[in-house]
Amino acid sequence: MLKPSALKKLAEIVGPANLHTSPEELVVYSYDATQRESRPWAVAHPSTSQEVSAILKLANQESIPVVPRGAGTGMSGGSVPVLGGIVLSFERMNRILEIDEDDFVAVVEPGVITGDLQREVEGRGLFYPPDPASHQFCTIGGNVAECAGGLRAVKYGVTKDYILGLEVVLPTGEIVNVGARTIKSVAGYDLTKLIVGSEGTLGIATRITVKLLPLPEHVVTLVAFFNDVRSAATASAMIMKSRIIPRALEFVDQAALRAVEQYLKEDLSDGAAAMLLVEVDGSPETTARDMTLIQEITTNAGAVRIRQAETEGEREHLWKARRAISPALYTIKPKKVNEDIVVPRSKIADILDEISEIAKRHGIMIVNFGHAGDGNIHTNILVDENDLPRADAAVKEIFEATLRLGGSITGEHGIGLSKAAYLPMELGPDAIAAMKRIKHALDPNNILNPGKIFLETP
Ligand code: 2HG
Ligand code: ZN
Repeated sequence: MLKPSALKKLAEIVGPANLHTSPEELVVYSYDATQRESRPWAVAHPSTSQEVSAILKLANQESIPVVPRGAGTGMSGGSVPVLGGIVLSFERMNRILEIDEDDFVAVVEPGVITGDLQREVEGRGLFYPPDPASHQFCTIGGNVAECAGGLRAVKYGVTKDYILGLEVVLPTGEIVNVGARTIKSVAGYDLTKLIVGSEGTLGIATRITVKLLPLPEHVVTLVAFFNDVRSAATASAMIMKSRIIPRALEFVDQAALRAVEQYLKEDLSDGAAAMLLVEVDGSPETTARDMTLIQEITTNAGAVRIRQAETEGEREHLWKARRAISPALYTIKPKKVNEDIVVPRSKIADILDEISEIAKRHGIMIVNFGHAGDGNIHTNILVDENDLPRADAAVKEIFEATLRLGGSITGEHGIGLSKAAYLPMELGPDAIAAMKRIKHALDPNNILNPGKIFLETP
């Protein structure tokens, strides 16, 4: 609970209209996409870095937890206020401050919707490549906190590859500028990279400088259907081995296909067991050459049907269906236990075999889809509430298999709450101790997004 004196100060900082404490308001800020719930004590909507700084100074003095929040689309509990406290929501800090067409840089506030930035720069022939499946709702601030990946990471990389500089409010309230707006800068420790992906535990980005690219000239999209999962996984590995770098290479298994078909009330796959969605970009000549080779590879790997999108409308339709898989899976069972393991991309068929064994052994439904080109598979265990213990046992085995194959337990969703118990499996005690020392140095009173990443208090 917040003391009346703290509430009064908060209201003075953001203005009474931007501070909420009614149960109706609090409940909507208590979730993210993990279906976990924990109520904050108050929700504040700051409009400037100075307000964020004043709130953190107050919280640090009074040991009040503060949880930064973008759009709540995160998949590891990053924005769930597990210990209560103040949720800082960035709806009011949602301006694109600058698009520099000479230097290919944009400067934005954290509450900007990722899709809005993409559209805005594309209108000027520029390109912001990071493309989380939730781009129509998620925010750049949330993308920075979690180092979001998405559909185009296979060719273009993830959020951290596009963040040049940040204005950050530290947990103790100082406003610092890290990084630069130039392509190169090695001035001091790379605090920009440290903040990106720190899951809102080390600082709050209040101004974000991103790198832009020229908009690719031409894009071609192809969908291939298979009668078995292994052939699709093999095709995916063969495409990458052929030295083509598609800008997206997505895999969808049969259960995910059925779920999205039901959700969209549309037959996309004609009963196929797996689908690959492949997209290349470049000049008309190089994309045509790449697509010819991709068609050859997928046919040799056993594709039963291949279709190239003929129109922009058809292309958009395919991506809309792909982006709808995650929402569709929430409608199958009451609980969606979502993991995003990543393995070396040549090992996708192996991990899918292991997951299918694990599902059989535990008698549970596991659905797989995701960014095959990155080796990043979204493994979703769909269960009833009383089957959650079985799901947990399966998760541990999936992580063990992933690490055995040389992978990582999370490719893009983060550790947050859901994977904190498993982080030691991947990193070991010394690496975790080093991370906790960094956390302690920046946040001595553990007020910023406490309860995340590490099981015990840093
Ligand atoms: C996607 O790629 C998202 O669609 C969500 O990362 C993944 O729900 C999921 O498992
Ligand atoms: Zn994803």
